[in-house]
Amino acid sequence: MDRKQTFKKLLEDNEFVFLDGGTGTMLQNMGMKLGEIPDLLNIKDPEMLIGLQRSYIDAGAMIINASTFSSNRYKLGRTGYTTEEVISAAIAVSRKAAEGRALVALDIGPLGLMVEPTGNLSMEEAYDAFREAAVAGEKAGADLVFIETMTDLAELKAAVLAVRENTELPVMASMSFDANLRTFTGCSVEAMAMTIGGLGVDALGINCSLGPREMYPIVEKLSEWTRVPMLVKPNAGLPDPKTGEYSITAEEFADCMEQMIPLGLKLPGGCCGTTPEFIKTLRERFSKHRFTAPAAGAARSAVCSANRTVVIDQPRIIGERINPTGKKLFKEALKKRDMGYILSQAISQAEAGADILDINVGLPEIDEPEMMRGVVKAVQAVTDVPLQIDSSDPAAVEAGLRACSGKAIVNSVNGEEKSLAAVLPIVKKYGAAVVGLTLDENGIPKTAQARIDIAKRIMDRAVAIGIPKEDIYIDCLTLTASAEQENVLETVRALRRVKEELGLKTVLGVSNISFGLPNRGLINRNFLAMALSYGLDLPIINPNDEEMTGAVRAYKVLAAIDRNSTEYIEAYKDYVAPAPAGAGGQSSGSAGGQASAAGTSGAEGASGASGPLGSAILHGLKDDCARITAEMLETTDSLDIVNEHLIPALDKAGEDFEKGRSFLPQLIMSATAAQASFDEIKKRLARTGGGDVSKGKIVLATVKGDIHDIGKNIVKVLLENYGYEIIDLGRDVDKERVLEAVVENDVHLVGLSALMTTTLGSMADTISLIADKRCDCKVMVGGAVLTPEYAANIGADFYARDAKEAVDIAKKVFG
Ligand code: B1M
Repeated sequence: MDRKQTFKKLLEDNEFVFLDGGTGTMLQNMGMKLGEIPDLLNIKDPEMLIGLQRSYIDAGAMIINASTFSSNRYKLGRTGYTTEEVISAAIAVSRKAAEGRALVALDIGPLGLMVEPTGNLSMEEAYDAFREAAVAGEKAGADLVFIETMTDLAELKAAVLAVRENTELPVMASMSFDANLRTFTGCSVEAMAMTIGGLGVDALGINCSLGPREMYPIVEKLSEWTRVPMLVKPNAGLPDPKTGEYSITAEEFADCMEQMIPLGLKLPGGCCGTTPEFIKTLRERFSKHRFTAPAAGAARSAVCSANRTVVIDQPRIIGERINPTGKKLFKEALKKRDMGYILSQAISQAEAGADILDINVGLPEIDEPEMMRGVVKAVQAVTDVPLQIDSSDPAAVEAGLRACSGKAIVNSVNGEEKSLAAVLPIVKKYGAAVVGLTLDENGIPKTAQARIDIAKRIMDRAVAIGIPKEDIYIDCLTLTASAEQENVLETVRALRRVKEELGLKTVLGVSNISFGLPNRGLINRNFLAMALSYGLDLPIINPNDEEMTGAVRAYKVLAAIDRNSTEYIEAYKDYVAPAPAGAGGQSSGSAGGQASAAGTSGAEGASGASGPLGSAILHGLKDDCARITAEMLETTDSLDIVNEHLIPALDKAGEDFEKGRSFLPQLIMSATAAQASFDEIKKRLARTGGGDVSKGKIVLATVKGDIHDIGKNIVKVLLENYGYEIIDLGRDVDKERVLEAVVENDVHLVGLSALMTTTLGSMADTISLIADKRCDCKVMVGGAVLTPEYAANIGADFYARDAKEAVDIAKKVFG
């Protein structure tokens, strides 16, 4: 039997499949030098690897990882070796170690660079690097691929696609989670299960970062969300921060892993700190059990972005505003590729309560696939709301799905053969959900029965190619009441029967109902309420229309979905009824008045984190930040912009991050946006020139271990503006480097910045090194975590609360 099939056969059997244990930690114990790339041992010291891998096979591992975790063009970088050279050597080494007793997996780790929008590496570049590794692995004779220790869903998706599209190798995929059930980029367990499970990987799971005890809740969650065979490779507990020793024994490890058997654990193994002894103990312990696949839970309709999951177990709003149809401004924006306008639509809908955003960029004169790819990436950078890819062009649908970091809905397929054949395979390939329109070659049928027939045809075809029923949502199509009044009821009747007879979720574009009638809002609202009571799951509406969003909220109260009216009260707790018409003052003219929580973009406040600049920073809108700052500089002092807008917004970003309301990518997006604002301020200060001229040389640095440099850069610009010469050593700077710069340049004032409690120690060390050398040099310190008392305690000569105080100190020092 072909070895690739051997793996598939192992998955089908009612037996466990044992993986290997830690490689890096074992190699270090065996004498590998710190900082060495283990992959190069395949060339420099293959016997060391062969010894280790044989010991894992002797212990019972049925699959071993080749030592290729870092074998990609970015990590091999300056080693002088190509990906292909290292991988072909590695597979040969592992084959020799295996001697046919175990399968050999090409091990693929993260590229070591952040993928867009958080980083600069595009999904396409990431894909290409993974493709290169996967092709090399297959050529060299790997039996399967294990993509592991990923933390960014977009990067993992690029890797899985690269392997599946360029090789025939089976794929196992895993991510590393923190104890809060998120990866460090904020990806949730369910998002991994839906997105990566949906791509058709052969096994899916969790490795590294935590010990088996801490990992249990993550495995439990994964077992609720996937039926793909589950792999689990925990560390040997948590390392002691002082000694680096891992905390649990092989027996304890096996105890914890044993508890995961009822969750459906199929492929047990170990990661950092585990040894062949752990695998041997695991194998012995598991020999008392048989693998039993977990009972299939209730099928769940859901979509997700990396950070947010939307379960369709109650009405969920799909925002319809990213669509050029009938919108002149939107068309212009698309033609000019003005992302700012499109993103403002995304943000305002998300803030108004959209659960899912429809993305339609269809215009005759644009390259729709290219535009879809760009808009999907841009929208995902500013909101975590899951997406619906809306196009009649299969190429645009595929482009949107590829770029989507999460599980999206495809809008749409219909009952025509051409549509079914073109769209469904794409939906299946990317594990998406799909909207089925109840129309075919003969148009939209008049009767409910005929629409159900089409819905059934779509369902049967989708299920036949492996799309689960819970991922099929049927649109019974809203006709205009003015033209086809008698068909309005047929639509909602069909909707109810689709739910009851076919057991599918339903979706409906609502606003078409009122076309051609006056006071369209009134008809729309009532039709929405009617459709909801017939069982509509996914209304496609304008979420910024408070009365429509309000109708959904009210329905959820009345249908006892919003228990204790919690969401409703939250939305309307500050509700103020509008003044009655004719009473003078500010009647809104609308029937319902405005709820302060709904419909505002958050950008209208006067200042601070809620003002336009603050809002742009919080949403990571770089271009808007630069534009707004340039406008503000016409009337506002640059330091006031920093103190009253930039810092409060970044404080809010930091607080959201700390409280788990946002994740590292959002923090990075906010920091990048703030940087754009700051660059504008810098330009302005450079143009206006300095005031005082009390010159002197100052060394500035953010201390070792700390990469926060926005504050330090502001201090630098202001000092330069006042005529001081700045030697900027950058961030994460060694104390020795600071001392060297002081001595070399005969400097009499050093400025140190630190933003984290954990790096205050580096600041203290740097100060004491300068003091030890008895340089004639004063030290000023600053940064949000510092206090004047702490600064004095660690021997700093001056503490500066902000950049202006830094200038005052410089004036004092240089006279
Ligand atoms: Co991070 N970060 N961050 N972060 N980040 C903080 C500092 C944090 C408080 C957020 C939070 O959790 N609430 C927290 C530290 C917790 C703590 O130790 N108490 C934190 C963390 C945990 C982290 C990471 C560990 C997150 C992670 O990876 N899990 C990681 C750290 C990496 C590392 O350093 N090793 C990390 C990463 C990042 C980004 C890369 C995303 C980004 C930094 C981008 C960059 O700087 N190039 C970032 C940001 C932006 C922040 C927050 C949100 C904002 C910091 C900032 O720029 N403020 C911050 C939360 C917060 O502070 N509210 C946070 C605006 C700036 C103008 O103010 O620097 O205080 P500030 O400077 C002022 C004054 O303090 C003074 O003048 C400036 C102008 O008035 N000043 C000086 C500063 N230095 C001075 C020097 C002087 C004189 C005055 O003389 C020399």
